[in-house]
Amino acid sequence: MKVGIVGLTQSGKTTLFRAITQGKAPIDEYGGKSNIGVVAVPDERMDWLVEKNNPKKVTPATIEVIDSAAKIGGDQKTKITADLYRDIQAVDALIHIVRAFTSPAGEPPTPGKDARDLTEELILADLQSVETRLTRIEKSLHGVKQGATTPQTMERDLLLQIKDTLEAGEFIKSLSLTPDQEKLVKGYDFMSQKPQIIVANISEEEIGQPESEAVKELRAYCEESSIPMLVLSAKVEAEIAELPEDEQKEYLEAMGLEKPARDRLIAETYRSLGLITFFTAGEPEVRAWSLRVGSPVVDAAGTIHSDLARGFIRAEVGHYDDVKSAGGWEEAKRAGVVSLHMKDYIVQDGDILYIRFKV
Ligand SMILES: Nc1nc2c(ncn2[C@@H]2O[C@H](COP(=O)(O)OP(=O)(O)OP(=O)(O)O)[C@@H](O)[C@H]2O)c(=O)[nH]1
Ligand SMILES: [Mg+2]
Repeated sequence: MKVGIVGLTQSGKTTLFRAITQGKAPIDEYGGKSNIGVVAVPDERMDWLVEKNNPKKVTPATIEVIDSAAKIGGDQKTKITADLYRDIQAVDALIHIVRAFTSPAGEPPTPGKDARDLTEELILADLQSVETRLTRIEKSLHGVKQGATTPQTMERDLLLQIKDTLEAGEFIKSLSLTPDQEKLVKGYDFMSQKPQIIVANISEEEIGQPESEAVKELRAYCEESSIPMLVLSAKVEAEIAELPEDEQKEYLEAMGLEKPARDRLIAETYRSLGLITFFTAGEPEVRAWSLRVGSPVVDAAGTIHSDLARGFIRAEVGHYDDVKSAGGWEEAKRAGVVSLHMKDYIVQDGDILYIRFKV
């Protein structure tokens, strides 16, 4: 799973990237290069599984995060399109960061406007790619009889419909599409149609204070657009991320924070992507895996290894909560809370799986 950080220039993208990845990406560089990092999805359930299995290896679920190098707004006045598309078009979701602190140059924040501006850029970028495709299709239609219906004319009609929708500032998901059309739309990878989380980037002084007018304005925008919003100070979070673990706790307490916002942000991203976690646990390895909500167990098996899907026989499934209350896997089996399932069983968040297979 990939997540792209987007935002107007100087909104705190790279600072947030550092906070999330606990890495050391340089800030204030205009090198035009994106940062890419892999982050572990925090999951407290892993602790018990590790304690119980004493494995040789522990592998958490991960998300790939990309800090886009696109410069949008500010003095640059560069438009999003080319840059942003190249860097982050293939992401599954966007973390959209908005400046809610006074800029180093003394400019007061205008987060509601900034969020709308960026959204508009995303839509414009999508419109541009719709137009490019339309031009290409029109060309291929030369010689096709007027009024004839071909896959190309069907795609053209769909693109025209999408164009109207985007121009009206609406979401493509408001269109009712056939499964074939949905597939086409998915292939277009529209930026404005990706699941999104908005981060209000506040100054360190505002932590624990009542919400500023600026943040309230952004909240109103998020509510009317049904986008989840988180409030944090990227700068403080990045400072926390750089400390050794034992000092992190002290620092958090001193700042009046309970947990790093990074945990909340990753959890929220996971939710917006519609992901759940299942586990495999044994002596060689305890591992957490991500899976789309609503997936059958044969897909979970395939996530682990294609052989497990191909040669799938049955899955032994016990939910983490039940296995933990029973005191362990064998105990859970005796208590009757581990069951055997066929391919089509829908995996639940927290399921522990043992796949029986033969290839
Ligand atoms: N006060 C305050 N300043 C911040 C915060 N987050 C970022 N900044 C400052 O804002 C400036 C821009 O931060 P960056 O993280 O480089 O922003 P960016 O969006 O990556 O910028 P570009 O990549 O140049 O578009 C830096 O001077 C940061 O120190 C914050 O939470 N509080
Ligand atoms: Mg940056």
